[in-house]
Amino acid sequence: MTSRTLPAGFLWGGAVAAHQVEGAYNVDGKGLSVADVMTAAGTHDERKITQGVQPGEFYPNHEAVDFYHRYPEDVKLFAEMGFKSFRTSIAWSRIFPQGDELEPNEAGLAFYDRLFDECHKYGIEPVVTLSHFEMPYHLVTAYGGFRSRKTITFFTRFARAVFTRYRDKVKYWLTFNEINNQTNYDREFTLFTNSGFQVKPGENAEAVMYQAAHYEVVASALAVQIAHSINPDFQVGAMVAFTPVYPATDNPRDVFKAQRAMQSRFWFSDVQVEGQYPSWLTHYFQAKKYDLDITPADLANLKKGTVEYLGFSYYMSFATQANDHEDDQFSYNESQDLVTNQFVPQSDWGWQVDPEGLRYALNWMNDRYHLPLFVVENGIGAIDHLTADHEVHDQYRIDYLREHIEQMELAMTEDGVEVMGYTPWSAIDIVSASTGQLSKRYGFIYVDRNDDGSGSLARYRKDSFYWYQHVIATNGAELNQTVGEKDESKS
Ligand code: P53
Repeated sequence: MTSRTLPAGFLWGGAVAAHQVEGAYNVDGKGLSVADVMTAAGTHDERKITQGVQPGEFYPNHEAVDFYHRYPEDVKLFAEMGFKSFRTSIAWSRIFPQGDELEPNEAGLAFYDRLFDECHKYGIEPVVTLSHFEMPYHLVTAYGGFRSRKTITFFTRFARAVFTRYRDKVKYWLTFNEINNQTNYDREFTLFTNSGFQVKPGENAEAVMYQAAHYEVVASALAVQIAHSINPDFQVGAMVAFTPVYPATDNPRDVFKAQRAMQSRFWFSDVQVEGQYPSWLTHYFQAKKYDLDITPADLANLKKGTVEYLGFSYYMSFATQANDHEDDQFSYNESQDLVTNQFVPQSDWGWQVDPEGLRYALNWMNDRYHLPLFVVENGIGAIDHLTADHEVHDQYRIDYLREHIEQMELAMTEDGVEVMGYTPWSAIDIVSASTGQLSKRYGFIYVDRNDDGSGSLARYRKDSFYWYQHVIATNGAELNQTVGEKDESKS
């Protein structure tokens, strides 16, 4: 595996999100965000969402891994790995602590100046998500998050403030992280983190999700337009969780069910890329009698605010099967309609590990969208063991990443797909989004912090750190360099 040549300038790097690393949740004027009212859960249960911050509860994002104070040390380690890019988000509630102020918080803006300057010191290009599961909590309590059309205005005001401030420091932007996670509208976590609301008793969760997501795609399209009025060189992308949904069998009903699942998961990027709703979905709204607030002005704005590239996360694949009683309308309910794929193994958290699915994903999006693609997340959550010598022999992580990079390189060199870069999840250990655990580790850099918040916060390079350093140094040509004591494979 030495012959594949990737383009010069390929954006190798790593990714995190503000709320999962920064901590300092109430420092320098930061307001509470949705991430600040979620407790920690165990491996197989959901995080609790509390009414504000409650005494006696533990909120792991409040301190996270203290990147807010330790970023110079961490960015230096990223540079040592050879990062060309670093994906993070701007915590919305640092800039607009309540969300509905008219003027931004200077101390919050100043923090990201320092962070982006630190990146540029090492030639690292920031890739910045505007909204990564961290809406100001006041927008939740006062407006119901994206239930309200007003939140479009709050979001675009935030976007304008940061586009203006970082006009010459950030070139690559993403609007909403994994905007399509809320396809699984039965999960409290997805609606709360994507859209800032919870479903009320008696409400049709699917209908409310579609309304909120409509406001988000409009907000995204407006942000694209604002971005280009501020700096025509900005590259603004959409971001979806690319979890492909395969048919469980070759039964045509299963195949159609899988197609409907893919339509349901990817109408978000269809709208963000094409600038219009797919026809199946407008028919679906009518059939379901979903009377949504979608105005002619919205539709015009969607057309004017299409994205220039598509970022996506890739962790796993799904499979689905038609129900015997499925009506003609074929709907997809992600909390009920998935089945286990017997051909792929699962991680300790039950995620179906499928490297070839990444090549499929890249080809699928290339065929559908005809835009440059950016792998902005890919990785495996695993229990790591820190040795007495402060080493972590994470061969399972190296194996996961190597197999996925191989498939990405095949898509690029054999299939002709244009990929801008690869920023695996995660650059450094983070607080897991879905479980709040520190022990579901993703990083190249180990952080001494435990699920209960104990630990020194010291940083240690894992074996995968040295392995990835060599991958970047060879521009992806050498993926088999082994490191350290190695081969304590857990996978
Ligand atoms: P955690 C679901 C499916 C795919 C990706 O996830 C997901 C989720 C939400 O849990 O989230 C993304 O930490 C997300 C990151 C997150 C990462 O994947 O739940 O963009 O914020 O940490 C991994 O194991």
